[in-house]
Amino acid sequence: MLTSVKPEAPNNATPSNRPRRIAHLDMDAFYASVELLRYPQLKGLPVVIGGGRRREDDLTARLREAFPDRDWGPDTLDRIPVDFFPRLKDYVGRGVATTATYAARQFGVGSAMGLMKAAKLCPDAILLPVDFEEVKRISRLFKHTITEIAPVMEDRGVDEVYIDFTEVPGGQREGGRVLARLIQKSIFQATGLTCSIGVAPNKLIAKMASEFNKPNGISIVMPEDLQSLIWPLPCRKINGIGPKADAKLQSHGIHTIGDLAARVPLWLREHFGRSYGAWLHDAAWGRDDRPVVTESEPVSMSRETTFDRDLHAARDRAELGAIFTRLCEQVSADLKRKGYAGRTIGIKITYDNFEKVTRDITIDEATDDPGVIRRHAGQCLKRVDLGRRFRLLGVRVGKLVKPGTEPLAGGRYSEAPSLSPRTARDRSPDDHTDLLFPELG
Ligand code: DCP
Ligand code: MG
Repeated sequence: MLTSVKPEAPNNATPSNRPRRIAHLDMDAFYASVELLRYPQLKGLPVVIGGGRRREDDLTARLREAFPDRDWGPDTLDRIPVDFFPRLKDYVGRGVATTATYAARQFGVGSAMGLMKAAKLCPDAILLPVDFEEVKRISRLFKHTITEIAPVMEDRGVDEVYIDFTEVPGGQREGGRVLARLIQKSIFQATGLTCSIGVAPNKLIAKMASEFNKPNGISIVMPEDLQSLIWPLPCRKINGIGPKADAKLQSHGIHTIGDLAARVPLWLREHFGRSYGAWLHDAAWGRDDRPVVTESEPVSMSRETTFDRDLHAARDRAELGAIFTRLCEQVSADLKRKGYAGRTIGIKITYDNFEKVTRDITIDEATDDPGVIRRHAGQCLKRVDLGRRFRLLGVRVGKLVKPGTEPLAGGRYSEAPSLSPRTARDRSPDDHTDLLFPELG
């Protein structure tokens, strides 16, 4: 669980009364395009990304052997002869394709397909592993390019974002096409990569629209285009209708979004439940008020778990101790992965009657160490009543800093009063922490 500071009010209201224009931008064949930057000689060829880790060293070794008089290194990757690259037909294993260039897609190869199966469709496709570090670097770069132009951007993953065009100068021109073109051009200049953009009245339609003209396309959907552009599409194109819901819709003869729009809301609620049924109706009619949420730095990171059955500190000591250690390790791993350390360590417990308590402690030096987190979280546990059964245990680290920078949003963490020195009152009459965490003494 990652808690972030989010805008208080949804920003779907447009103070200027301009109609909402929301863009969805998705990079084209992202992992594969990143590889083509390194190996431009592969442009236009079928390339599939998948398989194990990078084997560049093997490639370089083979090159040195074949062309001993040449100097092969990171600067000469663009001179590697195409024949030298591994081919899909030589692949043996159970790996899957993460993506494929558009040239490979013509053979029917695509994301999540087994590589052996892909090899049958396109044996001569070149097979390359993904370079996550480079993917992440380019991901940061293209997102930075966008926010320089249009600051209200929601990060939706490594290769896609939503952007609110509504109040951006020029964001309304030609329904957003002018700004979309500028963003495409700027991203290409910064990264050498192409992307596709859909601009629509809301996120739901923008997400569908960005696929209309892939690759390197722009699609503009206006409210009045709902019937002509959206209703003919299969229901699965709506982000939120998965394979199960789609199968059920199909069984009722609902194949397109138009079919869905034609059903009365009451019928949808009866068959799909109150909330999902109502959502289906709104989605089919192109209604979606969700704001574009700009992400800010996390204030804290936490992990919690609800037990299969209520546990008791003394009676379920081993089980609880293991769960507690794992939570601390998970929070530590989350912090490390995102590059944070924190100065406030806290715990949360929900008792069997759903009563919740939290305790935290502030330490002098920010940490991401699982052992340090566990030790302090253990001290926090000593300040709650462990004589009662509880159903949930959580561990949280707050007052986050990126090592080498200023504290982030300090002081926002505390959910409960920070109980600094332990008092007799904090210690429950039936203290089981020594059993649970004997090393605390
Ligand atoms: N990805 C993955 N596993 C999947 C699907 C995708 O690892 N099952 C990775 C590889 C993609 C990246 O995520 O390059 C982005 O996913 P997209 O669905 O946007 O696919 P692409 O960007 O590759 O192609 P498109 O041009 O269709 O957007
Ligand atoms: Mg993509």
